[in-house]
Amino acid sequence: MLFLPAAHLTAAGLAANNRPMQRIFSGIQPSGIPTLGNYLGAIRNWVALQDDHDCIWCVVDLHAITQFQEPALLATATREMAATLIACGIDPVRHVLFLQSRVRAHTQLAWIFNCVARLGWLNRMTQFKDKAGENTENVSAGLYVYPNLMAADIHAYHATRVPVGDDQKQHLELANDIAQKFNHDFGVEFFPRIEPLILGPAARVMSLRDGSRKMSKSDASDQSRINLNDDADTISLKIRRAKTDPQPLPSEAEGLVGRPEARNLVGIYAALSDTDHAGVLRQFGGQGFGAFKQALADLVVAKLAPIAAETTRLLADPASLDAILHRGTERAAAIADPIVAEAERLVGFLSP
Ligand code: AQP
Repeated sequence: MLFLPAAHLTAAGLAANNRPMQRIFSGIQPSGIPTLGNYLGAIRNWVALQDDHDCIWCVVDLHAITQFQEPALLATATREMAATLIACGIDPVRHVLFLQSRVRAHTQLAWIFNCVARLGWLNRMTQFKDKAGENTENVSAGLYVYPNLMAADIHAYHATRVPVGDDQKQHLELANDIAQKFNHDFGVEFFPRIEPLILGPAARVMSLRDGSRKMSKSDASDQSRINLNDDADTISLKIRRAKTDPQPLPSEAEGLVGRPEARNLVGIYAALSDTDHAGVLRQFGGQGFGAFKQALADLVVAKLAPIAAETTRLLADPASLDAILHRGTERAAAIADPIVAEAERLVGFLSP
């Protein structure tokens, strides 16, 4: 069977130029409260893409359990993640928002991809090395094959575009290698090529405690990140305590070289005020961090307070939230099931 662009399956229809919308898939792990890094590097860009793409947004709970999650906390975090996405502007009516573990097609295709991907390919994945650290013998097998599941997430929908942070680029290359090998092994053009969309000026937001590490929702230190549900006082305190250096802010962007913590804070300000490093430094260059941190805290609070308020409102009505997710699951399965059934037929599985 030849690969057909996903137009025949679109949920959202035609783009403004009357051409079929490209299908986007992206996911986020419910491994904690989403951070400012998740927001600037992913969620905010997802919202913007909804106008001219057919979007499938997934809370990837299967990925989250590659590292142990307390069951009760996972359930709470999953609902909170879904509510936060909607509060940020993810539209579960025009597009599809659902929970990964509820659509069986993901694990069915992931198993096939486990058998297509080569060990040598997985051995090169730098994110596994980062997450496993010294402890490679003692991490879950799931963490190792995580990129195969991610490839299945995308290919189960014949999605062609995936907005991700730059740390995920290598996984998308692997997803393309898997698709190419599947197509080659079975003599078809079934899975399309995927194009990563690395968007936004703040593609990578770093920890507030260490400018060389990315801000992560599962970092042991809550002080390392801004959570999207932090209140104004907490945000101000975290930014006031954020690591910096003794120099004043430079007047030009080149002056941020070798100053990762300063660069990170300037990058956050730039992203939230839709400007660039140079624009921020025109305003704050030559000043110490005191005034800049105050302005940054005010800006972060102004942007995040409405999101936190809307998340709280949505979480107060869990039945409605669950109904939204249930409907999303049905719509996701309606797209993925026939694609994965065809992949299974190509592999040679009988469908009695
Ligand atoms: N610090 C970041 N800066 C920019 N983008 C980021 N993303 C994550 N952290 C940053 C992007 O958010 C999307 C969803 O990420 P994820 O939850 O699926 O996994 P992750 O990248 O591992 O995110 P975390 O917050 O670091 O989670 P944990 O702590 O559980 O590992 C992705 O597009 C990611 O690039």
